[in-house]
Amino acid sequence: MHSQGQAARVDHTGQDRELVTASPLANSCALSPVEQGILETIQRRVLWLSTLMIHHANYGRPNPDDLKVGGHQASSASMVSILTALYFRYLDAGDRVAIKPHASPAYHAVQYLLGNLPADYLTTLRQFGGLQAYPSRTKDPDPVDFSTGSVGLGAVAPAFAAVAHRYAQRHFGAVTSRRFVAVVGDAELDEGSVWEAVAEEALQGLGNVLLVVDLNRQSLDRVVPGIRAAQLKALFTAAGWRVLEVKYGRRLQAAFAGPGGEALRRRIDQMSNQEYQSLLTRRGADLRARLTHPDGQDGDAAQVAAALASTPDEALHDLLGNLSGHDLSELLGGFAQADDTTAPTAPTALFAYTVKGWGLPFAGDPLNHSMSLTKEQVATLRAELGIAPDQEWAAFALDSAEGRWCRAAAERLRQGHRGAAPMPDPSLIPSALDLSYPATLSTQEALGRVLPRLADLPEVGRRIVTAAPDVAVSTHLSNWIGRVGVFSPSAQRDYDGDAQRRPRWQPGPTGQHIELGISEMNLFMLLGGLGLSYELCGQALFPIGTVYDPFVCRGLDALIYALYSGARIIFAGTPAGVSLSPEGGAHQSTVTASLGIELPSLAYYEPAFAVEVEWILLEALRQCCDRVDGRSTYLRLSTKRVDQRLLEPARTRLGAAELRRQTLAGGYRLLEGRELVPEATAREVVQVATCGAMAPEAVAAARRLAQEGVAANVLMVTSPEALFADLRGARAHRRHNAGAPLEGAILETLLPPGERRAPMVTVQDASAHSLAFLGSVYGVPTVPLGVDSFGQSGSLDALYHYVGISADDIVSAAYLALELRDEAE
Ligand SMILES: Cc1ncc(C[n+]2csc(CCOP(=O)(O)OP(=O)(O)O)c2C)c(N)n1
Ligand SMILES: [Mg+2]
Repeated sequence: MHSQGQAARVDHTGQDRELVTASPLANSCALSPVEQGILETIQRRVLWLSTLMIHHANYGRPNPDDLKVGGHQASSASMVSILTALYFRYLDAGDRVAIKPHASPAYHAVQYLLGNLPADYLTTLRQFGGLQAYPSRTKDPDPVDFSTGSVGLGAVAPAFAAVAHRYAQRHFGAVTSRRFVAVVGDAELDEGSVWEAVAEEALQGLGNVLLVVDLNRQSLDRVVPGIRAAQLKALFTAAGWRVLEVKYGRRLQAAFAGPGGEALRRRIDQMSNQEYQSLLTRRGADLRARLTHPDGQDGDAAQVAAALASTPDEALHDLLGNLSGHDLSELLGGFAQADDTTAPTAPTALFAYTVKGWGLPFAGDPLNHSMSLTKEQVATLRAELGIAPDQEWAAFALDSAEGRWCRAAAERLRQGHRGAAPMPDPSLIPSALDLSYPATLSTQEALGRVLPRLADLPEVGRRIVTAAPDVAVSTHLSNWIGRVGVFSPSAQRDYDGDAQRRPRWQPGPTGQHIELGISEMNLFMLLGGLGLSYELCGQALFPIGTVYDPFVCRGLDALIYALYSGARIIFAGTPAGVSLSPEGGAHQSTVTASLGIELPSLAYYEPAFAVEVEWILLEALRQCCDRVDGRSTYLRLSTKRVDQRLLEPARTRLGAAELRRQTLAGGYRLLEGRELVPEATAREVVQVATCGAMAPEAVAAARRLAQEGVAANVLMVTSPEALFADLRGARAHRRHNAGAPLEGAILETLLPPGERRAPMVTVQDASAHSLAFLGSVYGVPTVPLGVDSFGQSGSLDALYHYVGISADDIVSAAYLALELRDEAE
């Protein structure tokens, strides 16, 4: 490694900072000349195949659209050395890796050479059903540990998975995972999500996490300004990470060791990224002059000139670009150092200095991100890399040294689910807990009551792990935490001794709650990591998170990432809507109901009553057990206390089992208008569809309407998402099956024949848009009520009137709906 034996270095802040300490382990991955030769041949093949894959996708196969297919030859080339060193030497069974999104072609080339990807796929990059543009756990045909694409998330997803690994190991002993590696572009570190994670206490001490930065000083549009690497390294160090680097290649190191070498090193170390990249585009005497005379100044010119004296003009460019992120031995030395067990246990960031477009004609060109080689350039590259024209797509011959090496590497890496603990049988989860609840209760309080009881579920209970971003107490997790304790990898010293502190809050390795700092990004990244623990670590975990509902949006990218990756998670957004009244506009969520409806792979419920919370949580756990068709679950809850007796007529009418079935299916009829107005004609019926905390207002409005002779049914929508899916599914079915019903099963129950022309009011403590679709089931006049402006502090009554969802508003909306129906006829 470049920094072997060197103790300290002055960084751009002028402070002595120990970047790397020499380690006896650094040479344990040392390569013999023969091994070096084999790996270099493999590396060249990875470069060739990834370049050709992109070339073929753009110019080789028919393109039905007038659109560029794309792919990133320069980004892939930047990483071929890192990937070669990782997969063909360093990585072992159980290691889980996130790949820089734009290196997807290089990754698939590696998988092909390892025998994990059939050759047919090489021509399918970015084709429907083929290799995905960016690595995808769920869609790519070869094994992908972490989906990537949204930069900055793959950078930290392995670290959160490592938290799940550590948790599962402490709780259950055996895990199938080992180390967690992220390979990221340097510009990915611009994303705040990276730094929220790096600074998070719950991620401290993860000695099996390695983040390799492909430091090519370029992003999409530009050369990354300044000497950013020094700043990034300092940030990692300050957060308790170990920082290593593989920077200068052996030729440059030799030049540094000769006469004038220190001045040359200083000159290169201290130049900005822009200057370095600009010099990379120059050659010969011009390059020498600019290197020796920065800004035309003399400075250390004599010494720099001396250091370069033995390098002829034509070799100068290669010398300047001799970075060790492309030197396999140097990289392996860096990886070995990350594993140094004598160093303090901490995650490691390894900065590998590379050239974007390495080995390609546009290497280092500031605009090379979306450049691609011409046909002629591809032909030249093929000749340079020694690939025969009829062997373009070939892997190595089985009996070649490279072929044997690839097979051995594949064998080492192959382990799959061996040793994984079985997924608990969902039939262990009962359909109800039969708890009794006080007469008035909020759904958030119900969550607080149900959770501790879930700990008793056989096999499932001990696999539940909760997490909250500093809102455990205010989202009613206290009783649960009191029951199961807070997790910490090792026992913590108790400074309060025998004082009044609740004993179970004292963190230790048996705790089942992970408390995070206030970062909703981290919450969803953690839930995502825990929610893939079965696949990645071989131990099922059932993660349940709580978050203030408006701040779901703050972690939305990570939530989407968890869902896209196929994680199974449960979370409660609570409290939601303006019903948290005095807390004011900054805490009032409106768009989250729509997110619940629209996000794929997510079931969304908004219950009103405690027993519904119980049923939904049990169903959510059952969904987590189903790794094929199961979905994650979002409960949008409230702190508003609701009279539980409002549910009794429906429970009596339907029976508990049917009420539960309808609750989980998406909704039930809470109140039958005709029970209040038996004499009402069909023209005097109106539907009031409502959700969650608005149930009391809907019932109050129905009772007032009954006094006027209007029969208002209160349709309790427990899941707007399920009802919309019911509608969508039924309509899709009807498109292909003439005469099939227009509504799905649950909608048919909610809106029985005979009432299908009745106008409708929808009311939710969320954007009015989210329930408005219900009117379209039978195309009836509909008045949607909801929260479409920012709220403010106030009493429930004042706020409901202010935003227009009070019982008064529902009554007047019902009359308007009836009027609209009359006008329409
Ligand atoms: C969240 C997000 N924002 C923007 C993009 C678009 N984008 C793709 S690559 C890229 C620059 C990546 O630079 P770097 O990580 O340094 O990778 P390199 O190609 O240089 O290896 C950007 C901005 C993205 N994929 N994700
Ligand atoms: Mg970059």
